[in-house]
Amino acid sequence: MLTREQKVFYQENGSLALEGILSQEELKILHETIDELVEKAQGLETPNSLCDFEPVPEGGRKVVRRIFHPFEQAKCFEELASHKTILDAVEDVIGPNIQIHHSKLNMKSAGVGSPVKWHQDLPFFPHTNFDLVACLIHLDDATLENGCLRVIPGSHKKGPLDHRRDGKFIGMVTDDLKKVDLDKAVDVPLKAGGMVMLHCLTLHSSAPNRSRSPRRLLIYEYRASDAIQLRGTPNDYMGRILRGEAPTTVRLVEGTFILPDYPIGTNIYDLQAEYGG
Ligand SMILES: O=C(O)CCC(=O)C(=O)O
Repeated sequence: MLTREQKVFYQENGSLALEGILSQEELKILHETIDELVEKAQGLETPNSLCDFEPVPEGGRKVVRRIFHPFEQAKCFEELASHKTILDAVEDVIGPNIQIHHSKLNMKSAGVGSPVKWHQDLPFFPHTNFDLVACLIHLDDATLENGCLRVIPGSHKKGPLDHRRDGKFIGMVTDDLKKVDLDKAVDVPLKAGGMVMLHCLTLHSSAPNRSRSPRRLLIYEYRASDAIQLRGTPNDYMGRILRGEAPTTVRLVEGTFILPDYPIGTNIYDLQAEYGG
């Protein structure tokens, strides 16, 4: 459960870093499972349903960039999505009826891990309200050197920003970046086992990993059950209730939302690289 101060911090800043959510034993199981999945990936070509790869191999091996849908890839990831400490914190920010929206594992491997440019999450999958939160579970120590998360505190209050160039959704904020003071960006280094809670409208990014240490982030996006998706890539577990009750009503916030036009399944790295330059 979050303290009153932590809840206020999240509401004001749109993010909150929490230390020590996972134990060393829990981390060990996740690390071992990832090692197995990475080994399995060596035999796969792209596209495949397990993962994608960094553009350039290293030492004759493919480097996994992202494991898609870890929730479906191994039991330990599915179980972790319902970890009591995590769901208690999620409940404190989006209410008691909680669904999983999607999951992913960003590997950001030592030396070659790709950057992620400034974006908000919600424009990829607009919903009828803004009660979605990403929990970014740190599987390694995240530092300035290996590309820890960066956020713009308070940017969630700007509402959904435009992520299009020449009318096409490109997975990063374009003209609307001038509405934001980038000098206010804050790095969020965190030890393995910690977790960052990120409001779906908080602007965030991360630098490439030029260090010798990996920076793996396991991400679960949760939503309040009465937030209904308007556009975005579907998945088989989206909408599974992890706590509370099924929705009997839909909640709408006022506004005009851009419907992203990216082809179903396109990931953020490819969108940003292809169009963002
Ligand atoms: O891996 C990161 O540093 C950021 C991840 C992110 O923002 C995303 O995958 O949408």
